[in-house]
Amino acid sequence: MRAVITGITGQDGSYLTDLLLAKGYEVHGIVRRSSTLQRPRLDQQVHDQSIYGKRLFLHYSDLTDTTSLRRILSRIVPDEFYHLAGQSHVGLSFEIPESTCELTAMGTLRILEILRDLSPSPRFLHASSREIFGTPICSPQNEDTPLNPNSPYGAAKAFANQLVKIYRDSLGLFGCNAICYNHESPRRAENFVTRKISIAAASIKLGLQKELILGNIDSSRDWGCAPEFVEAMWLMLQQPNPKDYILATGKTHSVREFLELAFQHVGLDWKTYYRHDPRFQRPVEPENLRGDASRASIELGWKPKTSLAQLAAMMVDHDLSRLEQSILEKQ
Ligand code: G4F
Repeated sequence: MRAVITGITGQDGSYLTDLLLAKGYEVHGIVRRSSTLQRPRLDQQVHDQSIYGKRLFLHYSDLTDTTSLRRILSRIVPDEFYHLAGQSHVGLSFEIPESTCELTAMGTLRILEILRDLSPSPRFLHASSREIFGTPICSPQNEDTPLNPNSPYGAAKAFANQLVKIYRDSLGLFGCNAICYNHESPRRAENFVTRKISIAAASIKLGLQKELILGNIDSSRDWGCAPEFVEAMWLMLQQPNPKDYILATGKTHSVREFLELAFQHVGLDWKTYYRHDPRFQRPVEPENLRGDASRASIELGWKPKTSLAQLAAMMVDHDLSRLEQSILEKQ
C-alpha cells in the first residue's frame, strides 16, 4: 500500500507515519521548502537508512502550488491520501485570516480537484475539526450537528469539510472527514495550550523558567490523545463506504484542570507561577464542546483510552527528560 500525507512533519503526520510504516506501507510526505531542514518529529525515520528513501519519501511542494502537487501525485499514484496540513492555530487565524483560508480551505479544494482527475483516485482522509461547529447549537455534537463556525480557521475548515462531502456525494470520491476534537501528545506544537503548560511545568521544576503566562484558563475542551486519533483516521479509510466520523473522548475539562494535573505531576502548585495576560485571550471562545464518537465506536471499533491525567503526565515526563538531556549536553 502506498500513502501520501500532507502535514507529515506535524504531530498527527508523524504519528500517522509511524503507524503506516509499521503496517508495511510506503509513505510519501509533502513538505514545504523552508529555510530550515529541521524536522524533529521525523528525525528517527529520516536518519534510518533502512527506511528513508526506501519506504519513506519526502517531496517538496505546497498547498498553493497546484502544478507540483499534481506532478507528485501522478507519479506516486497513491492508494490512500491523508490531508493533515494547514494553518491550524485558532487564535492565529484571527491575525492571519487570508493565509489561513488560502491554505486550509483553498488548499483542500486544490487537492480534491487533482484527485478528481486521477484514475484510480485514492481514498481520501481530510483532518477536519470540531471548530466547524463553532459555538454549537447542541451538546454533545455528532456528525449531523449543524455547522456554525466562529473563527476564520473554523470557517475555512467548514468549507473544506463540505467540499469533501460534495466530492463524495456528487463525484463518487472515497472521501472522509475525521472531525477531530482537540488531541494532544508530547509532539504537540509549543503554541497550543497543553504543550505550553507541560513545557512550563517541566522548565519551572528544573529552575529554567519562573512563570507561565496564559489567556483564558476557564475555557474547556474535549482533549484526547493524538496517536489514538491517527489510528481512527486509518480505520476510516479501511471501511467499505466513505463517511464522516467524530473523533472525541466525550469528556470536557478546563485549561485550569490541565494546569493542575501537569503541575501536580511535578509536585508544584500552579497558582504560584501562573500569570494572566489578555494578549492570549481569543475574540470569541466556543462553549459546550463535547464530541459524541458513537459512530466511530460502533463502526470502527474505536475508543479513546488515555485519560487527561495520563496525557498530562506523559507530556510533562517527555519535556522533563528532553530538558534534562539538554542540560547534560551543555555541561
Ligand atoms: O490549545 P489551543 O490553542 O487549542 P484550540 O484553540 O482548541 O484548537 C486546537 O484544537 C482544535 C480542535 O481539534 C483544532 F481545530 C485546532 O486546529 C487546534 O488543534 O487552545 C485551547 C484553549 C483555548 O480556549 C484558549 O483560549 O486554551 C486557551 N488558552 C489559554 N491560554 C490558550 C492560552 N491557548 C493557547 N494556544 N495559548 C495560551 O497561552
